[in-house]
Amino acid sequence: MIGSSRDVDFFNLDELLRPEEKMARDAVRAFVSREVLPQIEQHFAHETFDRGLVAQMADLGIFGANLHGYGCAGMNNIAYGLIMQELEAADSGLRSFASVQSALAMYAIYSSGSEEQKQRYLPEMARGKLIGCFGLTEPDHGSDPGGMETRARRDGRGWVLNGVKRWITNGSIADLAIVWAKVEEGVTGFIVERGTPGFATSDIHGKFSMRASITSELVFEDVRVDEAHHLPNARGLRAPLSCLTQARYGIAWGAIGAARTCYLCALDYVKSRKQFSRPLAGYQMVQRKLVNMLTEITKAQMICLRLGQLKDAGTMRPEQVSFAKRNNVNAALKIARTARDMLGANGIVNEYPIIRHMLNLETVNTYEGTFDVQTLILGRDITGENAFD
Ligand code: TGC
Ligand code: FAD
Repeated sequence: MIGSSRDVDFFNLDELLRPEEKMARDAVRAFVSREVLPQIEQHFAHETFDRGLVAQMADLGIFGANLHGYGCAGMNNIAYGLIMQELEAADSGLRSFASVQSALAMYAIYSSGSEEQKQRYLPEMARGKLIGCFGLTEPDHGSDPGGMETRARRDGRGWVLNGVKRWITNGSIADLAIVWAKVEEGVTGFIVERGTPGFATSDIHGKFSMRASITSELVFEDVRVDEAHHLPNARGLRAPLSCLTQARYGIAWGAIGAARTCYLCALDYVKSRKQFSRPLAGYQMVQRKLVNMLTEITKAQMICLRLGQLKDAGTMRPEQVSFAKRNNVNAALKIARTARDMLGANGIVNEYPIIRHMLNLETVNTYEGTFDVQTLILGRDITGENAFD
């Protein structure tokens, strides 16, 4: 399958990887080639997510791969990033499934949960037996989660939740939702299990992007949860935002995979497609496009490799993750659009993966903090001036 088993490695970055990192990458690449690529266009066409992949991803140690203990694989962050890259080389929706499970739902419990909650949920989530989703965005609060209207009030020894979360990946297939709500003291988080009275989900249809991924609305009407379902260490907006840092890290790597697939597909195409007297690859304008694509992929790879080193060293800053997410996703989107153009009419059909990646990347550019929101995060960091309000 196009782009699945070939690398783009102009600067021999492979030499900088440890054997275990390459092993993790190669195992996921083989899985994707074997199990995902033959089916993905059908799932995209029919707006379905292939749940049969979950157990296989769990067997590969993908869920919570960079978390330690609780049945998680305890891989380093470069191995984790390479896994995200290989998943997204197939489809951004597949990487999204793994990101939400690992970096958002599992990480929320890992970082803000009690020991009992970690023991209860994380091993089952690592095994793919429990699926999680992460409800931060609301119909009227996307870039500005601090404005959320979902409320939790104390009721005896428990809590009552009311509110709506929208655009929630995995929402209707999740066994548990991490839900962020305002209480008197500020923002905090809850684990709401499927089937809890008053908790309902419905799917958002008609998407032209992320069609092989489930996106839902979550409604909470007087949902009662006990203290055992409250994340005790989630105090303030910092708690969900620290989960976003984990997910943005994986997205920065994932975007390289989508870009690589588009680039390799366009490269193959222009070598064989003849117009006028010779292959398209022989024309200067076509070559310039390819060189620009290769350059952006290579820069994105270098950013991620360094980011992974910083994360493993424990010195990575959220703003560095914003830099990587903003740059890499935007570069991938431009590469996908250019590749689409280079295939001419063939660029719009699902015989080739480019149009699917291009449409998916529109979402990736928006979720987890839009391109402009990342710009404002970086602008605030370098100037000390807050331009959000
Ligand atoms: P602000 O004052 O900036 O921050 C509040 C507190 O949080 C801390 N903080 C962070 N901590 C860790 N990681 C980060 N990335 C952090 N960003 C901020 C900050 O230090 C502060 O701590 P403290 O202790 O001083 O209180 O809050 P603000 O209201 O001004 O926030 C602005 C902004 C824009 C940075 C933030 O709200 C933002 O990032 N907005 C974008 C929203 C977003 O990305 N939503 C994503 C929803 S999840 C999703 O899309 C999943 S997609 C599926 C998939 O991943 O595949
Ligand atoms: P808005 O915030 O309304 O932004 C609209 C436009 O205004 C954007 O261009 C933005 O950059 C710009 N803008 C906003 N504020 C400013 C400003 N201050 N200055 C200049 N420009 C500004 N959320 C979850 O919580 N969990 C999930 O699992 C999840 N999965 C998703 C899956 C999909 C397929 C999609 C599409 C979204 C998902 N989201 C999820 C929601 C996602 O995080 C939000 O869509 C995103 O944060 C942007 O919010 P918004 O759509 O409300 O756009």
